[in-house]
Amino acid sequence: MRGRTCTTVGGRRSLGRFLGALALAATLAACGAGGPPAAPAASTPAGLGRVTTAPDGVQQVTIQTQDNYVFTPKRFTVAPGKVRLTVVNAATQLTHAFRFSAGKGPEPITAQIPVLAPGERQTIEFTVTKPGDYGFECSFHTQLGQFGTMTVRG
Ligand SMILES: [Cu+2]
Repeated sequence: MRGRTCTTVGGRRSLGRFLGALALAATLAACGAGGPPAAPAASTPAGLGRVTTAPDGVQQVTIQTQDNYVFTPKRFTVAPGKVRLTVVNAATQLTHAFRFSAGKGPEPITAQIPVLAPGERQTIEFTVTKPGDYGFECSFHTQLGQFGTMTVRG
C-alpha cells in the first residue's frame, strides 16, 4: 500500500535532490561573491516550495514536514489554476496531516491528506481561481502551531 509507493518515490526524491543541488551550485557560481547572503539553506532544502511545471502542464510543488512540527517551507506561491501538491513526511516519529484551514482563504479547498505516516509522501490536486492567502495546517498539531500559507498570485 502506502509503504510501497513511498519506496518508489524515494528514488525520485534522491534524483530531484541531486538535480536541485546541481542547480543551486550553478546559481551560486553565476552569482559570484558580493551578493547578500541567501536564506539559510538548512531550513529549506533545495527544491522544496519551488513551483515547477509537470510534463502534463500542471504546476507542482513539494513541501516537507519533519519531527519538529513545522512545514518546510511554511509559505509557497502558486498561480491560479490546477495545483499538484506533494507533502513529504520526513519524520521518523511523528504522523502528520495536511489540510487547508477552514475560513482561512478566499475560497474553500477541500483536498486534504488526512493521515501522513512517518516516511510517507502523498500528493493532492486542486484548482484555485481566487488570488490571496490560503492558510493550511496539520490537523494533529494546530495547538503546536503547525501552520503555513499558500499564496495564489496571478
Ligand atoms: Cu503535524
